[in-house]
Amino acid sequence: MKNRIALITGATSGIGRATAHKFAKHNIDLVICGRRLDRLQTIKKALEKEVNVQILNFDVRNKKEAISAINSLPEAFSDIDILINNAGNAHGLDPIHTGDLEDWDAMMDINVKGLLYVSKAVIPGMTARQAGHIINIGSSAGKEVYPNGNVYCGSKHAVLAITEGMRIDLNPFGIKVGAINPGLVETEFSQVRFKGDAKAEQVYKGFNALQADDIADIIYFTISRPAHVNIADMLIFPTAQASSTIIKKD
Ligand code: NDP
Ligand code: 8X3
Repeated sequence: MKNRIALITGATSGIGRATAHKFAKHNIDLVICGRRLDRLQTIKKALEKEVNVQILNFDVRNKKEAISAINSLPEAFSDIDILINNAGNAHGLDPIHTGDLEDWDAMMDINVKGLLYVSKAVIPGMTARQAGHIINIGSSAGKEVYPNGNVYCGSKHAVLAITEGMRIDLNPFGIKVGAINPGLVETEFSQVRFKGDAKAEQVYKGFNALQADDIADIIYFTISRPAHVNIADMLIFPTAQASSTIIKKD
């Protein structure tokens, strides 16, 4: 039987990279996306022992690049069965009155508009085949707003609204759509948010944070349910976390 094909954005790090490894173990062919080409090449090299792997090197902020990269996929990879819209980050953690415009642009352009551009390129194949599964990586920040989270939380609330909209509009085509919403996961996320500042190291100290593999397991669980089961929305916290701001630390 032909392997399913998954396109994963943000596959160079954290949750996306762990998901690529998990899918490869389960014989899912991969289209791995990201801006850091060297990392994509290393991951491809490791995973192509198990499955077929295609690299797409583009910035999701660039509408033309994103759409033309996906439209240029060779035939063997062009029928995307599973789309994991994962690329995204927080940029900064500032009160609304001192927030940085560049950070705001980055979060809205990557987390929201980038997800839309990629989806725009992938969905027509799914509607034509009347099949497919889209998972958007939201966040606990899409369910509650925390101090100084303002625009990042806004971007993730938007991801959840868009997820619902996609599920409604794609319902006639039999396409599954859902969101996976993690709490604190120890990835490069905080290094990006704090732009390399040592503060990033403190974020996951003193408790057992989720690891990228924990979320990859859940993403694989979600895409391996029977055809009639769609996991529409899931919130996952580390045991030590009760909400965005309540974390039991040692
Ligand atoms: P990482 O920083 O480890 O990974 C982010 C990924 O997104 C990288 O592969 C990066 O690739 C990609 N990316 C970022 N900007 C762009 C861009 N402009 N164009 C293309 N790709 C881009 O963080 P995580 O793995 O933690 O984050 C993955 C997702 O999970 C994000 O949507 C994040 O918001 C969400 N999330 C994370 C949580 C956490 O606590 N870590 C909790 C809840 C949700 P490259 O730089 O090579 O382009
Ligand atoms: C990432 C989790 O709490 O840092 O979305 O916003 S948080």
